[in-house]
Amino acid sequence: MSKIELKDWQEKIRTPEIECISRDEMASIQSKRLVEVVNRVYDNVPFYHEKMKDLGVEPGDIKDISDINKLPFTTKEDIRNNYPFGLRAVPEEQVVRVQGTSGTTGKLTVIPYTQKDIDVWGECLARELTMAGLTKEDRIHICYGYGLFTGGMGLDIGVSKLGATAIPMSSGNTKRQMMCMEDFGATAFACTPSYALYLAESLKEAGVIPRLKIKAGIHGAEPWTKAMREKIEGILGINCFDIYGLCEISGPGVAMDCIHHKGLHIQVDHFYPEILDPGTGTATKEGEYGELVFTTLSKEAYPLLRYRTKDITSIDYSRCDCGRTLPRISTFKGRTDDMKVIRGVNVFPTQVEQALVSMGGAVAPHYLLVVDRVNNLDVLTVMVEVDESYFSDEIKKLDALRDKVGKVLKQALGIAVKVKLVEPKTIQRSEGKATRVIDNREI
Ligand code: DLL
Repeated sequence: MSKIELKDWQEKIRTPEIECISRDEMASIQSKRLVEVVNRVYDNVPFYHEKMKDLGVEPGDIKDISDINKLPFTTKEDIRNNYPFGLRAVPEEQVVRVQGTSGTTGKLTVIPYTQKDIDVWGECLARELTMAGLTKEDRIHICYGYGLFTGGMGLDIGVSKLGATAIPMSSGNTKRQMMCMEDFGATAFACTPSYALYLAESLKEAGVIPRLKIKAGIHGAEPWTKAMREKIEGILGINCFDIYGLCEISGPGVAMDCIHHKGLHIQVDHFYPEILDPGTGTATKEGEYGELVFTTLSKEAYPLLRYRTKDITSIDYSRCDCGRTLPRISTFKGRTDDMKVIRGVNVFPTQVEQALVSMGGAVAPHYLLVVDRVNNLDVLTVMVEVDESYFSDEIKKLDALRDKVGKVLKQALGIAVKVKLVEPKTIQRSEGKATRVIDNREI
């Protein structure tokens, strides 16, 4: 393994000019594209035509990007109500692909793309793989699922655009993943962070790590913490990057962090971000947390105005140490619908993850939050895996660790929690997005 180092990265990688222009220059590109997209949806998507009429807004009222708050919001519900293709803005013959997501309940979200949409998607991903220091000389092992989910196919399109070699493994069969990673000499791999940790531990157990050529990991599709990133980096001796996206907006590649790891750069020439108070829908102050809302500026088949992602983050418009002026969103806290209110306190699974990893190896960051209501009171149980030696040694050691984890979690969350220490591999591993919370109050 040879971690990508800052020095090599600076020497090898040339940042595309569009990622370094001034905020005013970017605003003028965004304004032109916003006017085009608003006209397009007003003329071609009855849903937006009606919504704008209801608000008393004509396309001519939108003159530049600062007019964006005159436009209507779009929600997941709106997409569901127009299932499958009701919000399509181009004739059928221009559509070349559909991708989507499988919600756990209700209908799928299915998103059509034109060839230009695919080209833009590939371009954004290629820019981001470049941010991670990858070039056409790299071999990228993709263990995101292929299929309707955008992870596998999206990365594949980006790797091709970069001119690197895609190894399209898809998810599952960890033994085979490990064999191919080694035999094919992959230099980077892409999967969810929870699977990356599992794979890293499996590679370590099998003693394969010294023979691998991996230098970078590209991980996203679910919330994770800096502590988790450092944990995976530590096991594999590599540099890991946080990649963000959602199928409604295109898929992976909407944003990614660079080697400085000071937030995820958004491709704002294609996706215009706002950070809003989720309750009132008004803008938060720069740097404050809120809900990320996107307007697609160049999508042809399925443009969306002010799409409420429910993802909680903050934004920073200052120039990054890498030279990019693309604004950066902070590592995601979670989603508004991920956040649990327990005895009046807001709890995100990422807070638990952060606290567990801060305990420095005493417990593994394989965890599950279970919320129950007992005698009208909310009870949060955190299940967490610990080394098997704790189960063979005297019971006192296990009790002491349980107390310690309880104290650390109470301090991090501000409420008392029940801690259940379990043996390694008890909590189900996921090859895709991990389940972090079971809320029995909702059943
Ligand atoms: O998860 C696209 C993707 C694939 C992103 C591969 C990155 C890598 P969906 O299935 O539509 O698309 O789920 C989108 O996943 O709204 C977030 O809640 C969450 N999410 C995605 N990336 C991150 C990330 C793909 N880096 C939903 N950090 C989004 C935190 C993420 N949450």
